[in-house]
Amino acid sequence: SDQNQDLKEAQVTEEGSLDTFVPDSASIASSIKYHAEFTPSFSPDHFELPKAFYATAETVRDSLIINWNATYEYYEKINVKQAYYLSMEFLQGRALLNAIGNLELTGAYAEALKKLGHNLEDVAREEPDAALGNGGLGRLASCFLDSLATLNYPAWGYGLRYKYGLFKQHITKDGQEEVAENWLEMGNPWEIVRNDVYYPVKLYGEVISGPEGIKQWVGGENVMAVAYDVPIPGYKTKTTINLRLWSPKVAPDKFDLRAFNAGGHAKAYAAMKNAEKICYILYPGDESLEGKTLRLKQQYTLCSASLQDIIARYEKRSGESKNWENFPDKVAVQMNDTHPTLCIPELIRILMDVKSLSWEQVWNITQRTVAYTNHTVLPEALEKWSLELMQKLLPRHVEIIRMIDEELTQTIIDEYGSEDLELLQEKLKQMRILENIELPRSVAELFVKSEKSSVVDSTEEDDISNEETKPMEEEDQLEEQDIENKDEVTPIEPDPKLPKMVRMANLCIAGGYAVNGVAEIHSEIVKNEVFNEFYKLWPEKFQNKTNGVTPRRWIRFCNPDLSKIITKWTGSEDWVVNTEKLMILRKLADNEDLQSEWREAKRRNKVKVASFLREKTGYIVNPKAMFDVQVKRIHEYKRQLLNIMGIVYRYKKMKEMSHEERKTCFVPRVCIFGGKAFATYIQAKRIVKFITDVGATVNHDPELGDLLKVVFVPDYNVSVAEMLIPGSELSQHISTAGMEASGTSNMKFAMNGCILIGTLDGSNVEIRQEFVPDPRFEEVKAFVRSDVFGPYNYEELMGSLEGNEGYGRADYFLVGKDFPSYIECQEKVDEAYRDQKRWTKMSILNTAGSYKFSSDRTIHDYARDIWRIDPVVLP
Ligand code: B1H
Repeated sequence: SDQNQDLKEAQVTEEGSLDTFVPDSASIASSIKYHAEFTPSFSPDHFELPKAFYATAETVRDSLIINWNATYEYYEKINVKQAYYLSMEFLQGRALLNAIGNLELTGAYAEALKKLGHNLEDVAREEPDAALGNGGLGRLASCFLDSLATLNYPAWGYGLRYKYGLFKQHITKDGQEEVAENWLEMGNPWEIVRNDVYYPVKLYGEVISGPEGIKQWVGGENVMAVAYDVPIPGYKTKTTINLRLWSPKVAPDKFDLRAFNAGGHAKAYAAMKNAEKICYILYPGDESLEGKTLRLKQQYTLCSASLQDIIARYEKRSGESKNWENFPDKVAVQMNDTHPTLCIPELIRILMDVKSLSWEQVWNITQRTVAYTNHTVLPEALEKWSLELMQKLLPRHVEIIRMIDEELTQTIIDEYGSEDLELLQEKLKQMRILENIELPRSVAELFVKSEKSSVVDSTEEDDISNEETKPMEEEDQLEEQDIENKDEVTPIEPDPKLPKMVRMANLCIAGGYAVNGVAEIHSEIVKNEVFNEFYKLWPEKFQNKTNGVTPRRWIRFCNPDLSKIITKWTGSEDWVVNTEKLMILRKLADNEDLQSEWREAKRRNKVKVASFLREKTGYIVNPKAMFDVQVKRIHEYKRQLLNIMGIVYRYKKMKEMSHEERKTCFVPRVCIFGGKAFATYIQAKRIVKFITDVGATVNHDPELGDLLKVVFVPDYNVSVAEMLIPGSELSQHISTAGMEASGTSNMKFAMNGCILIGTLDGSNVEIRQEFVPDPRFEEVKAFVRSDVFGPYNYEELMGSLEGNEGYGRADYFLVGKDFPSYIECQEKVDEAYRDQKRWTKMSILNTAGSYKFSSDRTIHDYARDIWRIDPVVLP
């Protein structure tokens, strides 16, 4: 094809020629035709939408590969320091419009496809979402990649190539149903398999002492992790960085499907499937953990393959001048939460056991290379792994973790001294990596020696010991042992009834040079509460890096109408990379022409949302009503239940009024929900069911007309968000204070001129406040119980708000507690909406004020303060 020819020529001519090469619609069209014919995925006799998408994507991929190669070669040539973002999740969504937008070829592609009888938007909708993530944490990783490329930072992402992404959600009369999502079924045009880039990943086996005391991890099972590269283009730059996803295959020596007997063949096949199984599924948990072996295998595969790759690149690039001490000058590894914690022992293992460095050297190098981002303070989401399981799967890593635990223990002793053994004991209990595990021998002796003088004291002073937090049995047991063997006792005996655990966050903090939270208030909670002991020990490690989202995907490409207006009124397209420019809108917010253009853009986006809702749910909504949206993973702490209880209150009040009263009292609203519930999270699934039941009742109530509609959008994902957010007017972020680490969709809504209501996260004081029932909340619960929403028994759901039905935690998420202020807030929203001028002004000011929340700003901060990398512009 013409374009391919041109691209190839561009590739072989001297540097700089690419800058001048811009394909036109004719060459793009012929290139699409070329791929439609020669990329063998579809029958030759037609050119329908799916085929049009794949052929189009192939042409874009050609351009991306050229830029990817140029970027790679240049980084190699100048041997630049690179940052590596390791994450178990990347929630990329669709790539087509993003890629051609970044390449500034949207117009040319639209024209080319028109020539071929298709519409670009229809073609783009054929692309399956790459949903290799659950929610905010995975989407943040993807926004970061976009910003890194756009800002020309030398950085890569590393992740896993799951065969099945996050499940598809169907909504039936029974609530949520999960369906597997085989996103790779039709092939993935954005990935480039590197059959020559693979590393062995070992599991199980045993550790033996080799020559010169060097430890060797032998036996066990080996799989090969093969690299699949996904090019990540930047906006209006040639820089195209890499997302490298690992896919496990059976090791070559185990793979012989031609074995001459049937048994050999079957065995080889089983081995192959066994290896591939590791990356079949993304764990669908979001802030809830499943301590399963398969998940640990996944985490280790990510860490081991990535570290081997990074180390190999370091060795290749430094050549003769290789000096391991300089490793941290070329490499920064960022761990996206604790999921890639095994990076730490894996880096140590490779440098010690394979590269023969000493413990002192590798411990120092590691502590200058690795950094950790914390994303949650919910106790159930803080990762812990059973030592027993880890011992079986990763015996050498357990040895190394014990060495790190010993280093940490020693640091704690140096800090607190051994005068006050009781204090020391408490610190060790809180801070050690190993939980419920005997002290390292060197340290245990310390306690034994001074045991007589202090342990006896401590039993007499048990009033001041930490009694409430320690179960009685444990206390009794300690005393018993004290009596039995008086001289040998160490004060912290493991409790055989409790499991021995490895605390991953503690390992991250001890092994890394930086720890950051993801919003100011969250970082304060990290420093002053959850990891306060570590903060006191190493205050210099702790930082805040407030999250951000990419303005390319989340305004420029998902909301072209609003983008045009912003460009017109701010005077240029600069705001797409320099979001401070959005502040120009501040002083224009009263301008009536801007206001009416702004409202018109919102109206058009609302019409799109309305037709989407009709297509997906059958409900017809009036685009003139206020669109009130809450979309995020379904979780009790995010309190979709608070929102829907508020809606029930509104509905109930409407029913008590005359038609005339209703119309004067309420602004018409369309209440839109969306989000997935973890399949085994029963309470979350009940909430989904409840919302859909309320919708079924309210939406068919002939008395209400357009005054109230409640719609649950099925299968909320990145693409749905891109359509829904631009058409939203009010969005809700009402998590229980202190529980949402950051939240990022709020930033996307703000960027698109949406008004937000929400809670002030982080006020723990309020959480402890006494629950005082509000009469309106009591009424709403009674109303729900009276079967207005169908025969489903809501006793348990309502009971959970009261704690009198054996649910245990009475209204743990404070739905009832915040109900009165929530209702009042909603009344203010109605009031504000009546004044359309004021509403539009707020809408404009929201977009203007969202400038801070570009992930560009976040990435600049990381690059400067943590990774210490500089932008590199390709020649
Ligand atoms: C966030 C997670 C998470 N925090 C465990 N923690 C997971 C934890 O599969 N798992 O086991 C998956 C995800 N996700 C989110 O991170 C926070 O809840 C948001 O508040 C925050 O905005 C987001 C990005 O920082």
